[in-house]
Amino acid sequence: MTEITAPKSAVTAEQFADEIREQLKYTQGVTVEQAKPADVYVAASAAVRRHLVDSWMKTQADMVNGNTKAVGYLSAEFLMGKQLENALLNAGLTDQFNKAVKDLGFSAQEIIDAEYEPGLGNGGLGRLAACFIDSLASLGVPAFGYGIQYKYGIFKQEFDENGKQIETPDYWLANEEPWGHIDYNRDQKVSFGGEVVEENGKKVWKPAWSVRAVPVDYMVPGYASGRVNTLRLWTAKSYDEFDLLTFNKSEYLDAVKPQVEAENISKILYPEDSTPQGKALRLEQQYFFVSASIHDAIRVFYPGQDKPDLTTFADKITFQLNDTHPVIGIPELMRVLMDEYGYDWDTAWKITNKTFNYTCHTLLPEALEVWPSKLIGELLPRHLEIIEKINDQFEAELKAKGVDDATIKDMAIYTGDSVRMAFLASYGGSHVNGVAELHSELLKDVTLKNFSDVYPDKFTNVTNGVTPRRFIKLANPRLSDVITEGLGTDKWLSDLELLQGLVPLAEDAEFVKKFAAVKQANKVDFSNFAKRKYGFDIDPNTMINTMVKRLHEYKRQALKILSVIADYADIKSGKVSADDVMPRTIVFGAKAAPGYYLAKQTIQLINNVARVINNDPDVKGKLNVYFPWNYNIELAMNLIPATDLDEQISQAGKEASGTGNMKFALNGALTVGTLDGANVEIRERVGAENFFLFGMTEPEVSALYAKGYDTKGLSREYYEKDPQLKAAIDMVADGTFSDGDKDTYKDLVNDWLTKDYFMTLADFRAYMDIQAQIEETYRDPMKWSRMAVLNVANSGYFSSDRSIEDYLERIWHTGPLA
Ligand code: 475
Repeated sequence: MTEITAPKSAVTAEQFADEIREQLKYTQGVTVEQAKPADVYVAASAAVRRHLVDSWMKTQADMVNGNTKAVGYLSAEFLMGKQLENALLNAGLTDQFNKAVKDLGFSAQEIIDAEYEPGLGNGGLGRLAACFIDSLASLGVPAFGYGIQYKYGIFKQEFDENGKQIETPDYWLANEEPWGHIDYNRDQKVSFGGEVVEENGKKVWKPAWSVRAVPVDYMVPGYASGRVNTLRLWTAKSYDEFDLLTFNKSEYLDAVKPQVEAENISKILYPEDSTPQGKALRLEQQYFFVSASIHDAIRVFYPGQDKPDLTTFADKITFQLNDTHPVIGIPELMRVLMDEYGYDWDTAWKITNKTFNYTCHTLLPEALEVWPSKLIGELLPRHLEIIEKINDQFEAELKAKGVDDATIKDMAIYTGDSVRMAFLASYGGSHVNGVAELHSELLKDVTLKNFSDVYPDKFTNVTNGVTPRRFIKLANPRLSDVITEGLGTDKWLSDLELLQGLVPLAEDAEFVKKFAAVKQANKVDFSNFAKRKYGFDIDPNTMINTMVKRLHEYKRQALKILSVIADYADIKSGKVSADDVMPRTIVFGAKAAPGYYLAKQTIQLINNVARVINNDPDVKGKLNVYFPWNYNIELAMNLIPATDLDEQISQAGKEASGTGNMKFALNGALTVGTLDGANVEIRERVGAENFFLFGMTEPEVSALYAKGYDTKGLSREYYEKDPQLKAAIDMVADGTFSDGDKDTYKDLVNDWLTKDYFMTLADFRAYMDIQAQIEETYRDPMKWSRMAVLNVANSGYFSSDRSIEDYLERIWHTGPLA
């Protein structure tokens, strides 16, 4: 007997169909006969939203009236993915929906497909925020996600006829968006510029201009918790009506200028991932959402109080700073407490320090935000004063602790010229965490070493996780059924460590075959999806080998494509007979930041390798490369369940965690990877024998830098000594992938041979060797599948529910609502 604990609403399919009809008629004014899938999508979304409203309101009331501290997750990005399917699952309405829309004459899939995916994030950091708010709600912890409702999300990626990335705007709000509710009556005023004056011995900020921050609320339904939290995304509106006088002179653009400028603040998501962008607009965005959120929290937790006792603020809500983007919240809360509510500095500092915690997501020093003081002074003059004073206090504290002057200087939050946001966050909050064990160790030993020396107790680790609801249950229903059957219960969806129960089944040939059949069926599905969406002809009987993530030199897509080229060159030169090749389909997905030149060259190279190889009869059916454009959550949900082999092959010591690797392991893919980020912990858990490890370790990387790898051009030696590597690079240089043009990739090739900062060439041999071992293993399908079962069974730790439990215990010190 299989125990089923998934939520199930008492509503019947007939009732749900009626609710959809009502929405269609009374809100949208269309009959069922007239309705298009997009109409039914809007109606069904509104209907499921209604089923969540009571829990939503009760959760808010319990949060405000109870004594459980809430979590405010401050994040410039929430990469949510489509909402309908997830809302149906958590409302227990999936079956009713499927039947209801069928009865209305539609397929469930076409309704789900009608939703436009919001792209309000760049990559890992934004997706993590989405997984975390899902888990907070599923654990019943009162929480707000606070961010920005960008009008334009991450750019849409296309490829031109030369294989180059083209970015086009993603206006995701072009059609009706049924999930967000704009609440004009809960707005906040956010001010900028101007000057600070003294009045009666008090500092008073006289800003020059203000924008209206209006919240757009999204429900965040928990799975099987009965709780629904709120994602509150702010949109910027102008206070100034347009200037009629100017407008009458038909100078329309001038007339609407102030309005346009104000609304620009929430217009676009910056498409950079891990590179700083010193743009005034970006600082405006950061201050905009953080200031609105802090004031919103005061409004929510001290309702109707003119003189609230904010000494209890840190008992009402704890703010998690998702990287440095919201760190301006620290001086903002200081300002609010002192200037708006009259608290003295020390009291304000205590409250602020207790309220904030900081998560760092990077190891690249250039990705830690540093703002020019001049810019902060112009935009937020009062905040700059407060930052200077925080820095003075900090220096005094360090002196008192006996820290030497040189170190104090190295640690400065405010250097005169600039403000270091990671340092401000490390000093201004109670805890600092990295996102995987190795990452947290490197933060303590390298990136934030001085801070960890002085404040060792602040530092902790919380290893990332992913939500099993979206990334197993919704993405991979077949595997979900096999797991439930294998475990005799579906409880694993809210307690993922139960997957451990599958370990013995790895020895059960029947189970392993069933598991393999799921993978095969998913591959067929993906092949059909790729045909429909991209026109690709993917052979589901080949190994599906996937590398999806942002395009970055440190992630080393170059290593992967060079290995593909090397294999191709071996076949072309006759060194290897095509008959001996184990058939493989390599799938890439990656966006490059629009200004990141080498990343864009790499995209172009991959596309052209794909073009040449896929059209070469010599390797037909043996080696194929596909690069579906515009990688997003939807593509991830189709591709991950179909993948046999995942790649996380970053240079050791560069990838903070990675979360794709977790999704793949949980869907029964094996990983080839370096000892980096969360790979280390995945390998520990699934067993070294079930993980394809290769490459230098972090200390080996450091040692090679010390020898002058990147400064003395040592990469060239690897090129000279390894004929396979040489053949691959020569093929790129000689125009094989650019119709004979030798210039197309010359900067890329030149970088490899003279600098190669991320040591692609140094790790090439080890990578080729591990790939040979992978092929051998894959030729034994039972062995491979057994290893894959063990990956699933031992990856339960990587649920974002577990991450959130770690945050609750180590950082937030709160828990579920009673
Ligand atoms: C890490 N994004 C992954 C993931 O912890 C890690 C940076 C600047 C501006 C906008 N976005 C960013 C990131 O830095 C980011 O996504 N970092 C990633 O965070 C979650 O798993 O290793 O690279």
